[in-house]
Amino acid sequence: MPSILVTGGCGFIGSNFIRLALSEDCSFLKDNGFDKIINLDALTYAGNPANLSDLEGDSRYQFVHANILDQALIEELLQDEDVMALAHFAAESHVDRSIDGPEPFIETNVTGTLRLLEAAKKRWLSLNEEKQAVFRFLHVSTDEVYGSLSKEDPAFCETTPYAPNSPYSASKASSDFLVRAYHHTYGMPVVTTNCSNNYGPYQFPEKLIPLVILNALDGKALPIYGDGKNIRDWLFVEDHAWGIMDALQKGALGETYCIGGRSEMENIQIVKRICALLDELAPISENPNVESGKIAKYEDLIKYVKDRPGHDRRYAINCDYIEEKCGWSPRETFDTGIKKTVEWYLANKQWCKDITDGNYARERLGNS
Ligand code: NAD
Ligand code: TDX
Repeated sequence: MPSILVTGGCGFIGSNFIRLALSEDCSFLKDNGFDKIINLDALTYAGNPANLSDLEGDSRYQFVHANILDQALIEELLQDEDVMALAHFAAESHVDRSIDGPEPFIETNVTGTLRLLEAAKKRWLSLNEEKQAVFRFLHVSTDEVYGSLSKEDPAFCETTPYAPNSPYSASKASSDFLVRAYHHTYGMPVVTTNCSNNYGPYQFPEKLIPLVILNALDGKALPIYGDGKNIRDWLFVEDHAWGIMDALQKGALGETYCIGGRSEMENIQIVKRICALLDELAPISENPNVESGKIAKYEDLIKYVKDRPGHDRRYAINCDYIEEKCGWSPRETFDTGIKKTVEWYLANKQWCKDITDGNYARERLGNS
């Protein structure tokens, strides 16, 4: 009964990946001969089991509450569950948190990836030649490892030299190098993806887009770091999930693939776009959280605040290579993706409330 192990599947991108892979219009499991997806997650502050509560009872899905640092447990799991592929999402993922405290980023992103690679190597070496040829370790990384671009620079691509600037991106760069080394040294069948900023349903509201949506609905300030002109290349999360499936199935061993949304935008443009959508979909006049007459439109909540230390100016991804080699391209434009995203947050107020109230964490710890 071959299976695929997903790490960090209770987070934002991992949960979207699992849901999509198990959805009716996706033949990923069948095409690859997997009987189930095992989701291994430590349930840190960013891991929310509610992100996948709709899969409860689905025999093709299994949750394991564990840390990627627990190599012995993972070795056993890979063997017992006949794991033939790993998709490694688990990470500490928020740049601001890495600036406040880099230690967990080194533990999970660097040491955790090393432990996972070691466990995967053991499993891979235990297989016969035929099975070794189909085994895969897919490492999910970020465009932030390439550093910062000026407005005139060409977009990042697979050959751009690494120049990480934050403790977060330095830890992800280290993990990328470990994955590369396991291929070069031991011949491990790895594929790495480096993608741009994701957005969409189930994103934890510490990141720009969900933070702005929820703050606006609560009538709170919308904090813009610095001058608001930093540029990110926005990718709808389901497009990223499709890209990972394509890279897993069609990617060359030891290769890296850049995944981006071809949607470069300044932060201030993003925030204004969200505000305009909210004006349309959740008018201030009908919002009980906004004191009547205090503001006329959501944009009035924008507040410029102190810049993030070492704030990278611009990220952009050239995704020609994965398009050419794996036949992937983004399906959503920023306009369609952001509309779906805002609508999802409006339709899932309880999910948002449980996070902002901390209920999801209390339930997880069993003391609600
Ligand atoms: P997230 O913070 O939403 O989720 C991370 C998940 O990993 C959580 O469920 C958490 O509980 C789990 N986790 C953390 N430490 C763990 C550990 N030691 N053992 C087991 N599980 C652990 O992150 P995300 O935004 O979904 O990002 C997923 C991956 O994609 C990360 O590797 C990140 O670097 C990468 N990435 C994210 C973006 C983005 O825009 N969010 C962009 C590019 C790359
Ligand atoms: O309150 C805010 N105000 C603000 O101006 C926040 C939270 C962010 N910002 C700015 C900082 C960035 O320029 O918005 C931009 C996006 O910030 P984040 O959402 O924190 O994302 P970023 O730092 O770009 O990193 C994201 O993309 C790459 C993910 O968090 C990473 O995990 C991924 O690797």
